[in-house]
Amino acid sequence: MEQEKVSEKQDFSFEKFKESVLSDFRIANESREASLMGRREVLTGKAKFGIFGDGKEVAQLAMARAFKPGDYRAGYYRDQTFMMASGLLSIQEFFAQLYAHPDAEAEPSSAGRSMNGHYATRFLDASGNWKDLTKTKNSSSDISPTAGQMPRLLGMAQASAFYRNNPELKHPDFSKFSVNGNEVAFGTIGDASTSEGLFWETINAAGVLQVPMLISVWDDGHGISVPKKYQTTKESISEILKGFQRDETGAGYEIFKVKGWDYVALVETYQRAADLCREKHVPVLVHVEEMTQPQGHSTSGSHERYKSKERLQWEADFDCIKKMREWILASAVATEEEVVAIEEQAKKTTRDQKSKAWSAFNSPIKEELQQALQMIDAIAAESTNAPFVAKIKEELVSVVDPVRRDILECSKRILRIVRNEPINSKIALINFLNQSKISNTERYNSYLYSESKFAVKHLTSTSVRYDEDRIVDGREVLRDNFDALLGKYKSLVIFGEDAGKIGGVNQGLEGLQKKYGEIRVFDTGIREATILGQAIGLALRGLRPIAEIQYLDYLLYAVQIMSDDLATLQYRTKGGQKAPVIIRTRGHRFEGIWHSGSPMGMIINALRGIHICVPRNMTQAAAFYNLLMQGDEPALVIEPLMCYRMKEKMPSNHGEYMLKLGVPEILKTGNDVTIVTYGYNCHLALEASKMLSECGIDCEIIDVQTLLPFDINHSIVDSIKKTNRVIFFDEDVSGGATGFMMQKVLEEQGAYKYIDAAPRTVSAKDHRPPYGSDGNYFSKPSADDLFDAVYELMQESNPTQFPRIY
Ligand SMILES: Cc1ncc(C[n+]2csc(CCOP(=O)(O)OP(=O)(O)O)c2C)c(N)n1
Repeated sequence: MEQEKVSEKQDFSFEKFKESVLSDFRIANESREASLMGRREVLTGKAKFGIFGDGKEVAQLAMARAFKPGDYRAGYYRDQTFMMASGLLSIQEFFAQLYAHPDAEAEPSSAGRSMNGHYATRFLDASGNWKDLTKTKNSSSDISPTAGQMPRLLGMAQASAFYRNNPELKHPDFSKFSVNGNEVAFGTIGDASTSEGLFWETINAAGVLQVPMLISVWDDGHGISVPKKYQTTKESISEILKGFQRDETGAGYEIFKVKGWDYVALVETYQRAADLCREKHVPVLVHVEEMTQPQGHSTSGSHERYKSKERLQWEADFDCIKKMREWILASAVATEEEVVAIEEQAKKTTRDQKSKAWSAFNSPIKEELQQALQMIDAIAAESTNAPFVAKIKEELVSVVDPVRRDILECSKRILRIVRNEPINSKIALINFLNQSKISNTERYNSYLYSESKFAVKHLTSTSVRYDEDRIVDGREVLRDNFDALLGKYKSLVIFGEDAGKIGGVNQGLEGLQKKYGEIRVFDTGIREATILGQAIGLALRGLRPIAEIQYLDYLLYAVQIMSDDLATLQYRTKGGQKAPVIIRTRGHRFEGIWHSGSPMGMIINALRGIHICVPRNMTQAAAFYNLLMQGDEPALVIEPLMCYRMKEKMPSNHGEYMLKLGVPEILKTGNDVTIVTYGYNCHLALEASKMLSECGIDCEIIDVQTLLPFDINHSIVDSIKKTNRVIFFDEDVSGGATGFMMQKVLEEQGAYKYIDAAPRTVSAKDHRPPYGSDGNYFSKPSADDLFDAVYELMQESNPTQFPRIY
């Protein structure tokens, strides 16, 4: 690395220096023009919303100079100049995103799915295989929640530490992800967003872990309208972070402070910061002060409402591009004429690229419009409702810059009008609508889950084998299975609170740190959101994390990042990125308000895009882990707290046996009532069914095994065809996961047709369970509650045979 620097220096003739400075100046101007023109596109209705990077250009040019192939970015919506300067975003792509161009070729960041300013590069090829990420500069995919980029930044930085320090990863299998851990994870965040807890959690964790994370704070003094006075103690993030500064007494951060309009200082600062971070794996914070926001926060509203005249004047005087221009002239890097030529050319280039982006976005829509209009004309020629058809056509023709929605809405209106007319001409328009449904499903609804050959849906069950009749505690099954997985997958790391030294609070990892080392099985701080972020960042860089959240009740701390980042990742990049994170937690009934949670409705609704496995024992849990390790998708596995000490037969083929997701298991066959349940409640259902059979009631018990996906083969309806009665049973609140299961079975599977009695749900009380056995009994549904519900159903149909009991 030293040698590289020397040779760069040797090449640094004035001409070369001038060329590179003026190249930066050109990019700054193009980026600024893109911001100005972008705003106009929104105000004239071509785009819906705009948020731009004006005022932040010069610092981003400096940061881009330090950003090397193999490096990663986790940033936010202000970073267009950085992306352009790094060669990761063309001006045309910038506008394609503004227009929501739904094609990944034209808009590689998100295929029109994210609003403008949300950047990403494509880590995967079209088949879902990893590209060689050491050869490219890489950006993880931005999300809108402020500071939401921080947790994954931590993981991406930690991956470098693993690749450098774990000899087992220095293997051709991992050569696409790292060159000796030399990669820096660059983060960016606005000054106001440093108020978020995620910022502080990440900063602390990266300091503890000493990972190559270089975080820049773009400080323009405001978060929309709210000034620093209300955001940051002492109004300075670098000032209050001083305690993190590394010194002779301990490891910590290197903290830099630099002005956002000072090109020379910025270039020097980023060079030093990145060198230190890359070579020594020291986390670095660069506080870039005195940035501006020439057009205000976004296209929603103007900053004149909240900035004083003096502030606005200062922002005009200290505009970073203006200051860069002054420096170029003052230090005779270029003449006024040269600078003006660059500025003029930047305007022209940006305008041309913008037009190209618009035409690429708009041409296929125009073609569809022409097709539709011809079909509409044909209908008008045949229809007795011709004047009405013509009127709708006129409306469609008069729409300025129509989108597909306009074409489809008008087509549907016309087809409704001619619904009773047996005219041939309408067939073409119906076919057009149906074809459009297919292509728009691909455009807008694909990739919630993986569509690669590694997708979980392609994996099937393989049998568990028992070579001996050994009965053990459930947690031993898990432990031996994790042992096998750690042996099988060198990329697997398992971590969480108490997961390392003591092997987990329930001993599912007992002895594994000792066997595989702290680099594979390790403890973390108490920081659920960044445990998740760590996992996302590691998975984005080719590692296979199993992140442990100690109890299901504390998943709430991580749900935001799971929901906003992990669950949307494949979708918001249209298959351009993946993070196959496995989250391991334990939950459902145990003791008290915060150790008995089963908020499954919240989970399945917040986490579409993540598979949700709800095993009833540890063999089943292990089978899910084994399967998930072979797939390329994120999943949450909730181990039932009550089952760690429950006895299970010890399997022999650890790490091998698998359970296909979305395939329910019939635990007991029966003819009278179908009970649909999962997790620990399966055991209660079996207990209740014994009591029920003593009363002559024969239950069929179905363990759905996974909530997402849910019964992919629609098998539950077959049971209901036989029993004609169904009860959905779990320990979530009323209308939670039971409501979800009911919708799936009655509506999606059409089971309502086979039901003779009102379908029922048996769930927990709407408050959380109080501590103690009685608290549990009176809050969580028990075998008694299930017995009563089933018995009532039977009583309704035959009161003589099933008289009232209590
Ligand atoms: C969690 C969350 N809260 C609120 C918002 C709405 N919001 C978007 S940007 C923003 C201000 C951010 O200011 P700052 O971090 O200083 O960045 P800047 O826009 O100034 O670059 C707010 C409040 C959001 N996107 N996410």
